[in-house]
Amino acid sequence: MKITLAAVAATIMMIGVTRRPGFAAWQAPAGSSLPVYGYAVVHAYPHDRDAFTEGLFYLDGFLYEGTGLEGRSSIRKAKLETGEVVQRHDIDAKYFGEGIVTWGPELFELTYTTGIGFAYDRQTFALRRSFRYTGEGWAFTKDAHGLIMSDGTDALRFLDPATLNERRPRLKVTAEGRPLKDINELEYVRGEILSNVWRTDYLARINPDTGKVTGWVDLRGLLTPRESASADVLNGIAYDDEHGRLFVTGKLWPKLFEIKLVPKGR
Ligand SMILES: [Ca+2]
Repeated sequence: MKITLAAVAATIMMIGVTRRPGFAAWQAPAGSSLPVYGYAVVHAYPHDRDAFTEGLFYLDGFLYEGTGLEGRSSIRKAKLETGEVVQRHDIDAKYFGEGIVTWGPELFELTYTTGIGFAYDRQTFALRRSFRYTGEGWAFTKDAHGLIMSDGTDALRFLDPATLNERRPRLKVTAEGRPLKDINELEYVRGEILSNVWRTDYLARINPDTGKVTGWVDLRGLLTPRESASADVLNGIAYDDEHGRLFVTGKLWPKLFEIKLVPKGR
């Protein structure tokens, strides 16, 4: 089982509730006023179970995925329906690939601890330029104004896609006043940011103006226990804005799911 007690405990610690691990307790934490959403699976698609998913976005019928681990990192373009990888670029084995995002003709990729990012031609995956940043690189998404990056802390960075410099102050993310750390894969969805929280089966819904978490999405149970046995954590959110389709997957997961969020109450 990869839905571990440790992950549950981390989630409970994250929201500052002193309880013994327990799902029922988490769903109605003492003093919490944040709504919890569940999900309905609309469709399950194949996903490369060797893909250690660190970045994911949807564009024009394809999923673009950035994968991690030294020696196994790549950027890929895959067909949604079949999971077939139709284009792939492996990165140097010294880099651990992280989040990806596209802006204009470019596809940007972060690396975990090496402080370097890469900009590729999205059509050909040819390297166009590289850029530097401080700290760690975790995930990327974008809004109408530029790129949004997570770095493993409770802060989100906002980058100018032309210069890759930070274009506004970092945003501290809080859940009921407490810092939300380990913000991982991101997706900007119609005015809010959905974020994986590392080592949990929950998404945080983040208000991009205030940094406040407005709710949680409980994604436990997407994989069967058998599928979970060979999978790593939930990570990877993509959104098809044209058709309103939300996709989620995880590291080494055999499936990618289209889901709809369902209110569960508080
Ligand atoms: Ca994403």
